[in-house]
Amino acid sequence: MKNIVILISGGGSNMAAIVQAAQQQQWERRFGARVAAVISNKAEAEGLAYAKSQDISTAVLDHKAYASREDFDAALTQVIDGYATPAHQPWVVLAGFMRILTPGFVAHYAGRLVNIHPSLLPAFAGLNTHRRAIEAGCQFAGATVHQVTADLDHGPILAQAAVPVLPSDTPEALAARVLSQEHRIYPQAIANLLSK
Ligand code: NHR
Ligand code: GAR
Repeated sequence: MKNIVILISGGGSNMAAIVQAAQQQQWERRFGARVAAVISNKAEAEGLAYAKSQDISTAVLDHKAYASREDFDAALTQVIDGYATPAHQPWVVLAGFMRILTPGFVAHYAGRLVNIHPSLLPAFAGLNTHRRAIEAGCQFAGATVHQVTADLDHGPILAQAAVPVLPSDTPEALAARVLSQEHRIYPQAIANLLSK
């Protein structure tokens, strides 16, 4: 069995889309894969309730309880590696996870660590992507699924979706349009990885 561990910080709608795809598309039978755990760095993350409702194990690791990024990532690694199986190391899926990960963490999960970023990378790495795309006068925005490397938001691209930016757009309106595309491309990109 390949265990997938999803890291969240908030709403968890991408996590929920992945969980639903795994159920509907029978990832366990087709790929020998399942969503084994959801971990949040914020106790108040709304996504935790959904994971519990699906009988997925959850954990909260508050980054503020650790003295350094290295200490937090070491604790996170311990929890995630608890989901290793005899044949497979866990896969790690960042879904609205808001903490930058150390190079050591990234190296430990190299090739099994993916993220979805709410812009058409390599444009608008980092935060506040929707506001920045509107301010730059972009006519298109979107989302990118990528392998995570130590170079923030610059790992190899696995999938993208584009949406129009409308003249009346606010960052919130654009974010909602992009998010609905994220829910389509992220499960697809993960299924594609698992099938290889
Ligand atoms: N870690 C590495 N090493 N590489 C990547 O590509 C990563 C990563 C960790 C998270 C997601 C990313 C995004 O999709 C991601 C990609 C958080 C920040 C950030 O600045 C930036 C990019 C992403 C996630 N976080 C602040 C920090 O100090 C905290 C911000 C907050 O708590 O609101 O870690 O956008
Ligand atoms: C998504 O739009 C995701 O791309 C973005 O946050 C949202 C999380 O929504 N990620 C980042 O900005 C990472 N820095 P969700 O919690 O409902 O999946």
